[in-house]
Amino acid sequence: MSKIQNIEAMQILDSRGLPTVEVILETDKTKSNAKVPSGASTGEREALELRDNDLDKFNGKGVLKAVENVQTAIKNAVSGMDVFDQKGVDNKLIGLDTSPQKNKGDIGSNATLGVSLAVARAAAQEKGVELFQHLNPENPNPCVLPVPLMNILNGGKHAKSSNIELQEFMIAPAGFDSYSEALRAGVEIYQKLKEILKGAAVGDEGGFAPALTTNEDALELIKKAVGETKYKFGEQIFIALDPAASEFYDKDIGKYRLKIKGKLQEVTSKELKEFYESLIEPYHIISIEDGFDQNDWAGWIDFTKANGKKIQIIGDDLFVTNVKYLKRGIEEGAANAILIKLNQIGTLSETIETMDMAKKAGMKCVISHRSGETADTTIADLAVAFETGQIKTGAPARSERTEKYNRLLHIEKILGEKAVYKGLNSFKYAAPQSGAQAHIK
Ligand code: 2PG
Ligand code: MG
Repeated sequence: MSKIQNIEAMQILDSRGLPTVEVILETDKTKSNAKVPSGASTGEREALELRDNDLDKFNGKGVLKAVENVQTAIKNAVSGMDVFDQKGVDNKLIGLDTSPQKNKGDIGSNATLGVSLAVARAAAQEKGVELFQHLNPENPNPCVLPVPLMNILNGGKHAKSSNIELQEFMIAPAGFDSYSEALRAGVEIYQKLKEILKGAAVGDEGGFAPALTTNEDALELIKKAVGETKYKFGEQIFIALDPAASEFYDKDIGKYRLKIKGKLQEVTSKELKEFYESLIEPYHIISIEDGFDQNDWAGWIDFTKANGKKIQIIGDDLFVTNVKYLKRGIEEGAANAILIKLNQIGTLSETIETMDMAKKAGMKCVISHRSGETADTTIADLAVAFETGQIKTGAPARSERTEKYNRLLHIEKILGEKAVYKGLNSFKYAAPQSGAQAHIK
C-alpha cells in the first residue's frame, strides 16, 4: 500500500503548441507525472477534454479549468488512496463525472486521464518495475513488441497543404524478425520519400504533406519510395490507411466528398467501399481505419462483410475506446479491430476494459497516439503490456513521435532474447472474423 499524498497539475504545451495538462503526483516514496495528448479529428462520442473557452488566451484553448479540477475536486476525492488500487482510483474519477452525457464533460477527460496515468506510473516506480511490466496485472512478463504503423504521408485535417482528404498513409513494416529491423526499414523508406519529394512540409504527425492532386497520388508516392529501397512491397512492407472519413462526410447530402482519379467527387458509401477495394491489391493495403463516417454503421457493416477476412478494419471514431459502442460493433460485425486511445475514454481502467472486450470478441487492438502529442511515452508501454502487436504513433520524425519509437527500442533491449516480433501474425484475427487474409500466408 502506498498512499497518494499530493497531486498538482500544470498547463503545458503539446506538439501543436496548444495547451494541455500535465499531472504531478506524490506518494511518500515517489513522484510521478503524466502528460495528456489531444486529437484534431475527434470522434463526436469521445470523452470531452475540458477547454477554458476564454478567447483572450490561447484562442480559447487553455486548460486551466482542467488543471483546477485536478487540484481541487480530484485531489480531494483520491488523496489518501492507494496507488496500487488503480481501479478504485479510476472509479472515483468516473464518479466525479456528473455530465448528463456521461462523457466527463464537466470534470474533463484531460484532467482524469492525467491523474489515472500518473497513478499507474507511481505504482510501477514503487514496485521497481518497468511500466510495461505493471500495466497489465494479468501478464507481468509481456514480451511482444508491436508492428509500428508509421504515418509517413499526412492529409485531411492534419495537413491541409496536401490538398487530399484521406488523413493518414502509413507503412506497416510487418515482414521482419524484430521490432528494431522493422523500425529501421520504416525510417529508410521515410528518408527515401523525403528525397523523392525534395523536401516537403510535414503535417501534425510528422508525415510529409506535399501538394497533391488526388488521394491515389499519395499511394503512388509511397509505392515509389518503397520501390527505391531494398525492401519488398507486399512481403515486408504494407500500407495501412486512416481516411478519417467522418471529416469528409457531408451529413446534409449523405455522401462522402473526396478526390478520386483527380476529380472532386461526391460518392455514396457503396462507391467509397468500391474505391477502397480497388486500392487493396495494387497498394498492398493491410488495414483501413475509419473508412466510413462514425454514424454510417451500414457502410461499416457492408465493408466488413466483404473485406473483413482479407484486411484489418479498425474503428476509431466509430468506437471511441468505449465499451458501449464497441459492443454494438461486435454484435453487428462493423469492424474486426479497434483503435485504442486513452483520452477518448479518460481513464486507464476503462481503456483496459475496452481492450478486454475486444480481445474476447477476437478483435485486434491498435494502440494509438493523438495528433497533438507530448513527450509522454505511456502508449509504448501499453502496447507491450497488452501484447497488442500494433501501435501507431506517427512518422519517425518530431520527437513527440520518435520518443514512443525510442521507448520501444528500450523495451526491446530490456527484454533481450525474450523480445518477440510477430510481424504479419499481429494482423491475424481470431473468431468471429477469422480467416486467411490475402496478404498473410
Ligand atoms: C486518428 C488520430 C491519430 P487525431 O484519427 O487516428 O492519428 O488523429 O488525434 O487528430 O484524432
Ligand atoms: Mg483515426
